[in-house]
Amino acid sequence: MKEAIEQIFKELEQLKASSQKEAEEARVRFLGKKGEITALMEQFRTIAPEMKREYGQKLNQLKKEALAKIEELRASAEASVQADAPKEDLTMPGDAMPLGSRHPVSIVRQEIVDIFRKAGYNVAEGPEIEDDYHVFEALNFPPNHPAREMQDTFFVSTGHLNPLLLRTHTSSVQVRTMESQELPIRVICPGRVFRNEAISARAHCIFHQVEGLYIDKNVTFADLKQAILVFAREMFGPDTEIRMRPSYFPFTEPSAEVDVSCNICHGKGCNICKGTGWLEIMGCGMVDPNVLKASGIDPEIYSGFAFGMGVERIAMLKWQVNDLRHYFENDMRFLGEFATATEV
Ligand code: 2NM
Repeated sequence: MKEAIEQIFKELEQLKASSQKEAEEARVRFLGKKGEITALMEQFRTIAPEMKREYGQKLNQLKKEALAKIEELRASAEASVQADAPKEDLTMPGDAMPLGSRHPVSIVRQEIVDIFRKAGYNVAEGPEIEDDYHVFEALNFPPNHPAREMQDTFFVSTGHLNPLLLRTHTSSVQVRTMESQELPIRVICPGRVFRNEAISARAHCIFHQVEGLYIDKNVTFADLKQAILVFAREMFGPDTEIRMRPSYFPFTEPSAEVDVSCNICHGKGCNICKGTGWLEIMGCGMVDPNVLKASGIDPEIYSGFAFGMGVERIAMLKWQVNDLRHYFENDMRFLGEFATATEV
């Protein structure tokens, strides 16, 4: 028995386990129901009483040591399992943050403004709630002009001489510029405008305009035509041609409607230009002498041109969008189509 005890002491000393499973196997081998130490404990009951004291101590010590050793092996196997566990993969891409993009109307508005800023125009802004004077009176609209009716304009207050209303064009900003700034004037006025219209594929009660105004001595229609040709080529490409058709606006005389050559079919005729080869992009004209006079500018000394365009319309031509309502519905599938190429 003595030898058996010594033998187990030696084996315990050299015992190794490379996994928890091996540590458990060692426990079963020495301390399990049929284990080697368990067997010695049972044998101990049968030995001569005078030897019990000596062997009792030895066996207790052996059992203690075996328990300690096996626990040590189990703990170190557990630690090495944790150390070998796959770590978080730091090369994995992070969670994508859904990024917004600029609204197509905002992109095109900025593009238009940038083209004119390069040509020396300043940007001017003004109130969306305006008075009758700055929207109609100062712009040579006669008192009974249809635009002044409830069906066409949203009124904020009525019943007095100069009612408040939502501006129907940004020309009111240009009136304020003419009233307050030194000559010559070169301004570009981007902004939101409001018209009491039924919503359709081509019309909306809220839309965006960019209007321009240039006043100096000796400004002619030829200057207007050149300014618009340069704009059209910057906006729609260097091969773009323009044509002007006579038109009428209360604030300009003479007035014209501007078309650009269709950049889809290059004049051959397609369904975008309805077979004409031309697309309407803006209205323009020489500022009416009455408009200059109303803002304190002498039409005998100064002359000027003005133009105005709808931003949604330009954006529809640029991206071949066939329904204006897309711009107001905030459908993410539509808004996500407009790449960042033109963004600042
Ligand atoms: C247009 C067409 C033609 C215009 C005129 C003026 C002002 F204030 F100078 F009289 N601003 N904008 C104008 C002229 C606007 O939009 C279709």
